Amino acid sequence: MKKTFALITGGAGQDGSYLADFLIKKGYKVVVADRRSSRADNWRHKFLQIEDKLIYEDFDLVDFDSIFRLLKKYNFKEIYNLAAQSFVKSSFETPISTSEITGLGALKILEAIRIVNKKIKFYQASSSEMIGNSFLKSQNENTFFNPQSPYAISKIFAHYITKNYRDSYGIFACSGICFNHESPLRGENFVTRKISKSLSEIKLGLRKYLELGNLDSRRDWGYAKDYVRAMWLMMQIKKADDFVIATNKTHSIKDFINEACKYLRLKIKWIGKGKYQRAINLENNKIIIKINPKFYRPLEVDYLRGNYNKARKILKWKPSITFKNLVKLMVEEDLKRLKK
Ligand code: G4F
Repeated sequence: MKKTFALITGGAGQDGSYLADFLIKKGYKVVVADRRSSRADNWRHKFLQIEDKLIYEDFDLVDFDSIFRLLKKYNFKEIYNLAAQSFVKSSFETPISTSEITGLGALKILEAIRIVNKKIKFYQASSSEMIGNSFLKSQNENTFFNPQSPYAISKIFAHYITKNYRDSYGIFACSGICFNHESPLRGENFVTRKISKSLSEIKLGLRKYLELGNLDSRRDWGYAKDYVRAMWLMMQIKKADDFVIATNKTHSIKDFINEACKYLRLKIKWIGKGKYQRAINLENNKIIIKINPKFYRPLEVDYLRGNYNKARKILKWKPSITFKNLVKLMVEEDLKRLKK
């Protein structure tokens, strides 16, 4: 039987790993392409027990040749471009390399598709960061972009060049405007995982306190496993299009902390406001959460809440778990790992 090949750039990350697992179960031959350094010990692939089912390729989104060669080597049916410098705060420190990887990288793949085989389908990981600060209570595919970081601006370039290649060359090129999505496979630098892991450590007596930045921003947090299903669904419809993937709910960083504490049975009390907020552990009156200004960004996205109506109608997609269960899932897994 003829094999169906899919390429995932950024396959070592949270989404790349869940997507690889999903595609393997659908019968695809999955090629994951990353910079060798991002792959480290492949802990996510080991966790999902897919390491021996994947084809690993070294590649660099900055290097057009490495992309071109990869597309010549395999007869890909679908390419999922998940590779990026995806940490918003770092993009203020490394704006040029962020633009080269996160922005221009997408164009390099599209250009390779145009030259090698225009029938290859392309998925671009767009982001709610592109929407940035909006005055709308709920944001959809038509919401005006008001980006707040070099990362978001690079994603907008990638988003529009995807649309441009779709309109100009008839390439099946679509974008998922994914709002924040989390899981036990999330990197420890992102706020949800930082909270779930650090509070679990505090609960087990392995850490004294946790330092964070802005606790008042709000995010629409979904479950990463649901979001990779949406990516695949987008590639199966007749006409390529762009879709918001979200939960239509919004919570603050503080809400996430409170929910995690509830699950861990850590009784806390908040005192102070803004940069002076801190949380006291009521069992011993010690501070367990405090603010460190170094975790603040030069510019912040204050509020995100996505309207996924279009995805619900056309892709028949909807999120499978609640915010509360997402927090539980993450804390539960961190506790389990720490106890090991
Ligand atoms: O977890 P975060 O770093 O995620 P952010 O910036 O919203 O971006 C994530 O989601 C985007 C989709 O909307 C993706 F495109 C992007 O690649 C990434 O996956 O920060 C969330 C919020 C921010 O408001 C931040 O200021 O948490 C606040 N925060 C407060 N203290 C912190 C911290 N963020 C981090 N990373 N670390 C802190 O100590």
